[in-house]
Amino acid sequence: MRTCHPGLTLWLTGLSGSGKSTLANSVCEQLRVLGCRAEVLDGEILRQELWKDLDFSKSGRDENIRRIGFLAELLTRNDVIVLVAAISPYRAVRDEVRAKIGSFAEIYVNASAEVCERRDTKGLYKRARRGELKGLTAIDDPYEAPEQPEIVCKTDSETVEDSASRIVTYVKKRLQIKPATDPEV
Ligand code: ADX
Repeated sequence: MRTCHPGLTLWLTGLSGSGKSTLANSVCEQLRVLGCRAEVLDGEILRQELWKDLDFSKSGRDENIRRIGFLAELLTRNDVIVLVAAISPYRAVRDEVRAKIGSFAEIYVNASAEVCERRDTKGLYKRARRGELKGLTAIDDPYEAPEQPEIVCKTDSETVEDSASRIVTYVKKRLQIKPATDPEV
């Protein structure tokens, strides 16, 4: 049964390898089990599928965030809980999409650069160290950490389950989501 709730964008920002996509997908699944309408907008996937033209310069990244923000606003307006997973390294454009979307929470997926580099899930850090990849966030490109995020997930010291469960608890409280009840039972 569908749960009645307004829309909300949960914007997960953090370094490559911090666990944004894993966390976003886990929260999305749990919300769907509760009967919520939830969707993930993953920067990496949108870049591959919809806007291959954008590079990783500051203007390319800002444009990526504005486009994702545009989609997130449409979905949020239609009562969907949107989980955005994107490095989104620049504070100003994050604040810009926050203001546009309105129903918004910033989630800082905070694993140290050292831990992300050690994990190196996609081999990007190795390529950057070898000089084959320029402008990798935290290596030779900036990351402006959130100043007042609604939630911080220390994914280098807490499990995905713990982080995901804290986010789900926050959403339930903020949107006043009650367990779905089947009127026919
Ligand atoms: S953002 O900075 O514009 O928010 P986004 O999250 O959409 O980035 O995409 C990040 C993904 O693009 C990474 O997971 C990685 O696979 C790929 N990528 C390729 N080049 C870079 C780079 N220079 N810096 C960061 N990510 C890169």
